[in-house]
Order: sequence, then structure tokens, then C-alpha cells
Amino acid sequence: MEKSEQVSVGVVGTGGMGGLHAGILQTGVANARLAAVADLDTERAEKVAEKSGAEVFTDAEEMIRAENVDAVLVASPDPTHAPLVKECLRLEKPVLCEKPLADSAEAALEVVEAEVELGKKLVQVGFMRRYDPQHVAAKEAIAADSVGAPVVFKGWHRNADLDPGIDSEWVVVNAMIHDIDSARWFVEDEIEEVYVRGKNTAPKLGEDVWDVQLVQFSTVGGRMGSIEVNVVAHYGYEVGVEIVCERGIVRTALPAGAVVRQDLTASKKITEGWYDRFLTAYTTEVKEWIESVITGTPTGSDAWDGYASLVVADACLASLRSGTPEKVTKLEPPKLYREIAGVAK
Ligand code: ISE
Repeated sequence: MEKSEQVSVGVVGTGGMGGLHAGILQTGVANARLAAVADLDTERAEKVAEKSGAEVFTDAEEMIRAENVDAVLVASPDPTHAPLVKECLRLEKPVLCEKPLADSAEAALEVVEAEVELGKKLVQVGFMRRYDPQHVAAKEAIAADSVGAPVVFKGWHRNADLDPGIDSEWVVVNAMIHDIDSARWFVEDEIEEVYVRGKNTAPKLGEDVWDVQLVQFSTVGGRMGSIEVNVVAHYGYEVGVEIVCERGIVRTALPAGAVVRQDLTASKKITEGWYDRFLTAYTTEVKEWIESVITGTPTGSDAWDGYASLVVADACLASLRSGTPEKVTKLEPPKLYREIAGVAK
């Protein structure tokens, strides 16, 4: 697209995430406008659309095909992701898809194959931590090279209190998937083996649900790591990483805020959920995605990252069932994903 052009975006899904993304587009992203929304729940869609006069569709594919929609943001339920992204590819429309890219690694591979056949990258996956100032600062500190290469990755991901209705598998595919992407992004190496252990500390989820899970992993290049996911951590929402490098250690700081000293205690507020913790990241993600649509130079997690994270998640699910370490199916990216603007991933 021409640098001066405005991108008309269609958002599929107007629930929590779709509503958030639509709101970001409505509050003013340079060179973009919310042109359309699609949802089976028309009332919900109309509520979102009315703030800026966006067109409302009940059929997502019809919205994607609409002539006044240049780019698509998919935030509908997980099983719809891959089919909708493939429709975008068929029409050669850039698409930012919420995570996970698909509801299985096989379905994600079909997206990768469709994009490879097209011969250009049009898919971005919504791993928003790559735009979080704390995570970006940590990544930049490693890239500055004085600390050397990453050796050990440690990630923690705690939800204050997720609702009943989730199971151990959900924890892997919907929550841990973020940490898998984060680990791959920081260590710049593919995960080769995983070992998942867990515990039930929240009987309200069901006695057999592991609400706390710890994954230990190793990578093809001999790096190591651990990821702790906790979906009923009680105290608040917290995500962070520490990367032990060859000559130093890099750690994300707590988000900005005052330390309050009172009643023999020094304390700092912690965010309640991912919406407030990552609002800046989501906003930057959408802004940079629009920029990339205009320049034609994709940034962020691509379809390969979406696929690879699901392949690693599959190995985690296997380990969860077997109670032993499991190998990850070998990941070898097609040429399209090895060349992002000449920069190694
Ligand atoms: C949830 O499943 C998400 O998708 C959010 O993006 C994440 O930040 C949250 O912690 C997960 O539980």
C-alpha cells in the first residue's frame, strides 16, 4: 500500500479481545479506521460499531470479502481462526490473528502452507508480549550483546483467578502458549524437549485440573528453561521473564508505579488482569501492524511462530499425559520464514 493510504480494518469477533482491538482502532491509530465488525451476536457487534459507524456483519467471511475491508483482525473463538485466516490469504488481505493461530498444530500448518504457496507473509499472530515495554527492554538488553547469549530462560505467568470451565489442556494451549512464544523469542532457538509437572491448588476448577504447571525445557542449541503458569494465583496478574545469559542476567522489572510504605510494609500495586497489564502492548501491536500493512514489511510473530508454538504445546500436552519428558516434533521453517527483512529471528 501507499504510505499515505488509510487502512480500513475489519474486526471479527466483538467479545473481550475483539472489543479491545476495535476500541484501540476507534481511539485513533494513525492511518487506520475501523471499517467493519462481524459477530453472530449482532447486538454486541452493533454496540461496538456504533461508536465510529462501522458496518456490521453477522457472516465473518462476507466481511472479509467486503471491498472496503483492506485488512482483518481475527478475535473470534479459537476453532474459527485458521479457516478465517486462510480466507484472508485467499484474498491476499493482511491479517492479525489472536493467539492461538489455530485449534491444532495441523490446522496451523495448513495456514503456513497456504502462505508459503502465496509466497509472501500476510499473517501476524497476536503474541502481544513482543510489544510490551518490559519485554522489549529485556530483549534489547540482550541484543546489546554485553551480557552474551541466553543460557537459561525463566518465565512466570500468573492469572489472579480464572473461572471454572477450564482444564489442564486449556492452561497449555491458551495461557502457556504465550510463554512458549516468549521463550522462543528470547532464546532464539527451537524447543526440543519439554517436561510438564503440575498440581491442583484450586478444587473449584475440578480436582484433576492442574492450575499450577511447571514446564522445564531444553532447546536444539542446548539452552534450558522453565515456565511457571498459574491460573489461580490469588494475588493479581503477573507476567515476567528472567534470562540468564553468558555474562549477565536480564530480568523484566515490575511495571511502573509507586512503592507505598505503610503499616510496617512497603508495597506496590499489581495489575488485576491482562487487559490492564498489557494495554500498552496491545495498542503498540495494532499500531505497528497497521504500519507493516502500509509498508508491506511484516513484524511481530508470524504464521510460523503460531505453528511452532502449537507444536511445542502438543509436546507439553503429551508430557502432561505421560508424566515424562517428551520430544518436540522437529521444527524446520520453510524459506519464507527464515528471511524477515534480512534479520535473523
Ligand atoms: C489468557 O488465556 C490470554 O489469552 C491472555 O492473553 C493472557 O495474558 C492470559 O494470561 C491468559 O490466561
